[in-house]
Amino acid sequence: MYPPSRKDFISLTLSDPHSHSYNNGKHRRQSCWRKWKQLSRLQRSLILFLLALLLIFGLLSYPSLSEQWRGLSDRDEWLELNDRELDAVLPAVRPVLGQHVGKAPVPVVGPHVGPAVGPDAGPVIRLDAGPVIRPDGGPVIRPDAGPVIHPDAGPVFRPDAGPVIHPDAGPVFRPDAGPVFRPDAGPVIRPDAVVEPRGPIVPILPKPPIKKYLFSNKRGPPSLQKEGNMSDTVGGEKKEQEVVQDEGEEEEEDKDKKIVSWRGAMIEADQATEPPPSANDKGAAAPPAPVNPADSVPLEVSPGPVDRLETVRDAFRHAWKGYKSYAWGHDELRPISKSFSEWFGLGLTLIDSLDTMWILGLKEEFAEAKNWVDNELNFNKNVDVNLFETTIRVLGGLLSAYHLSGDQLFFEKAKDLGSRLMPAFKTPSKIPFSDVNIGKGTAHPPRWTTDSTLAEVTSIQLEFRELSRLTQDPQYQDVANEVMRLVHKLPGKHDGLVPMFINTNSGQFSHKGVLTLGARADSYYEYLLKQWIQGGKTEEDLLEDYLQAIEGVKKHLVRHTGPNGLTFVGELNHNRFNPKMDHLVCFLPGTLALGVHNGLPEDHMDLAVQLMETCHQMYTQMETGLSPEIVHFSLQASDSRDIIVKPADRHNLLRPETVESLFYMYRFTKDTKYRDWGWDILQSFNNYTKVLDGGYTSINNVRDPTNPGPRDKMESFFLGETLKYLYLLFSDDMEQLSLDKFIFNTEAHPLPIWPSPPK
Ligand code: DMJ
Repeated sequence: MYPPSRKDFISLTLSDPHSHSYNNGKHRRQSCWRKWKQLSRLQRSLILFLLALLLIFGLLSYPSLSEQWRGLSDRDEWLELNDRELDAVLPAVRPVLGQHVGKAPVPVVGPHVGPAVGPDAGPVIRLDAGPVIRPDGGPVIRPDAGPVIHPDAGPVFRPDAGPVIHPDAGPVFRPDAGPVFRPDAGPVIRPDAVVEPRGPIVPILPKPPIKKYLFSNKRGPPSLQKEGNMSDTVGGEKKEQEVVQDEGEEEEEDKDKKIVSWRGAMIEADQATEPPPSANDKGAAAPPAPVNPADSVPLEVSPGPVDRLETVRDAFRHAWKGYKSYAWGHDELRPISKSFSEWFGLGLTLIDSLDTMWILGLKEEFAEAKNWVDNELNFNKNVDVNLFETTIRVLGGLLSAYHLSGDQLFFEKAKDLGSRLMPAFKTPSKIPFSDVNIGKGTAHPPRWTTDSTLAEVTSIQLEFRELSRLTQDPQYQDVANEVMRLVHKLPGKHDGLVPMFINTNSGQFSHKGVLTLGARADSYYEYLLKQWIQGGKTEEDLLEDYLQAIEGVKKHLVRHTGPNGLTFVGELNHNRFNPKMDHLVCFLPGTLALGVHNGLPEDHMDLAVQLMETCHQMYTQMETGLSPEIVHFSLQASDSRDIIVKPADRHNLLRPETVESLFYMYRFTKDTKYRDWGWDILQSFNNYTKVLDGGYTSINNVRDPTNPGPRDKMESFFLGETLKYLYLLFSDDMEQLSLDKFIFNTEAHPLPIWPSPPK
C-alpha cells in the first residue's frame, strides 16, 4: 500500500477589478501634497532648514559610525572563518551527524530499527536511518549516494579519509560537550558484505569524559540476578585493565578510560562502563553472572589428548554466559559493552541456540531457554520482521527444537509464527515481500524498491513445507512451492545462475548485472538441492535447476589462482569476471558433497574437495587464523600471493560456512584433516574473539593479531550454526543427526527428511 501522493496547496487572493474597494495609496500621495501646499511660506522654510541641519549632522558623524560598522562586519568574517576551521577540525562530524542533529529521532519503522532514544535522552544519531541493509550478507543498497556507513559495529568511514567514528567504541561526545552521541544506540542492522572502507580508529575531539550510565543491567534468568556487576570483579578481585592503544594517539591519562582492550588471547570488555539500559530494563540490581575462573584465562591446549567435544561445549557455555548475563531474551549479545542489540525483538540468539544446546547435551541451559519460550516469547507484537531471517532462524529453530525434544510447546509456537508470516505472500506476483508485521498482519517491500532478494524468497521453503507437513495444512507449502515454480520457469537465468533480485510486482528478475554464489543468491542453490532431498528426491524441477546451476558455476565462475592453482568461485559482473569470493560461498563444498552423497555426479565431489581447500586457506593465510568476510584471488602466476584482502573486507563475523562444509566433508570422506582444520578454526575463535566476561565478538581485522578490533557483536548464528557444526564435526556418533534422516536448513536447524510415501 502506498501513501497518497502529497498535495501542496497555495492560497491566492485575487483582487476583483470590478470591486469598488478604496484605493488607499494614491489617495495618501494626493493628500500629502495638498497639505504641503496649505503650509505658510515660513512653515515650509523652517521644515527645510531642519532637514538641512539633519543632513549636515549626519555627514559629520559618518566616520565614527563607519568605524563601528566595519568592526561588526569583521566579526562576521571571523565567525565564518571559525566555521571553516571547525569544518577542517571535525570533518567527520558533519557528514555523520548530518541531517539528524537536533531533529527528532527517525521514526521507528521496519526491522532495522532499535530504540530511538539513547540513554541520555539527548539527540540520537541513527546510523542506519538511510540505508537499509540486508541483514545477512548483502551489499548496502542506497538509493541516495550518501556516505556508506557500516551498520554492524565497524568504523564509520568518510570517503575523504577524515577521522573515523567507531560505533563500538562506546559513547562519543559532541565537541560542545552536549548530549551523548551513541552510534550503537540506534537501530541494529545485520552486517555482512557491506562494503566498508576502514581507517584508523580516531577519537572525536575533544576527549570525552567517561559517561557512567546510571542504569542497572539486570539481565538473565532469576538464578543469575545477584547484587553487583560481575564486570567489576573477576575471581573476587577487581581486574586490572590492560590497554592497548588503537592508534597510539590516545593520551596517557586516557589509557584507563579506553573502552576495549586487548590482552593477547582474550578480549576484555570495559570494566568502567555499565551497559546501556534496555526498554525492558526494570531498574533492578545489576546481575553478576557466575564467575568461572576457567573462563578468565586464554584457552590453552594441553599436551595430552584434548577433548574436542568438551572444548566446543566450553565455547558454547562461554558464549551463553555472556548472553544470559547481558542480553537475556534479546536478539544479540554485545559482549564488549555488556549489552544487547535488538533486531526483531524475538530472542533470536536464544531460539537459534535451542537445538544446539540439545545436541551438545546442555540440559540445564536448554531448560532455562525453554522456560523463556514458554513464558516470554510472544509473536503478537507490532514489529516488522524480515521474512527470510525470521523463517530460517526462528521458525527453523522452533521446528528443529520440536523435532529433537518432542516438546509440543515449540510446535505451537512455530504454528503461531508461521501463520503470522503468511501476509508476506500477498503480492501481485506471489513473490513475497521482504518484511512482515507479525502483529498487524501487513507486509511490504523495503522502503526504496519493490524488489525482494532472490536468496531470501527461495530459502524459506524447507521450513514452510515442514510446517505444512506437521500441521496438515497445505497453505504454507503452497505459497512456498509457488515461488519455486515461478522461479523455475522464469526467463533470465544464465546457464542456471540467477540474478540477485526479483520484483514483487512483475515477478521478473531485476538488476541482472551480478551473478554470484555469495550474498543475496547463495542459499537459492543450497535450497534447490535440500528441498529435493527433503521431499524424497521426487521433485524433478528442483534437481534440474540445481544440476544446471552447478554446470553454470563450473562454466562461468570457477577459476584457479595464478600462483598456486587454488580453485575458487568468482562472480560475473555485467559479463566481466570478478575474482572475488565472499566467505558465504564456503557453504558450497558441503552442499556439493551432500549432493554427491545423494547420487549426483562424482565430479561435484572433486570441486567440493578443491573449494574446501581454498576455504581452509582463507583461514590459514590470515595472521589470526580467521577468514575475512571477502577475499579476492590473484590470477597472475607471477604474484606472490593467491589471496588478496582489501582493507574493507578484513572483518570476521563468526560465520559458519567453512565449518559447515568441513562437517559435511568429514562425514562423507572420514578424512581427519577436515577435523583438524575445524579444530584450528575453533582455537582461533578462542584466541581472537573470546570476550573475557562472556561471549564472543566479531572482529574488524583478521590480519592484525595484536589488535583484531572487537566489534562488540555476537551473531546468533555463532551459537546456532558455527558451534553446532564444530561439535558435529568432532563427534564420532554418525547416527547423531544422520544426513540420511535429517536435512539442515540454511541456519543449521535440522529438519527430518520426509519418509517416502508407500509405493
Ligand atoms: C546465516 O544466517 C545463514 O547461514 C544464511 O544462509 C547465510 N548467512 C548466515 C551465516 O553466515
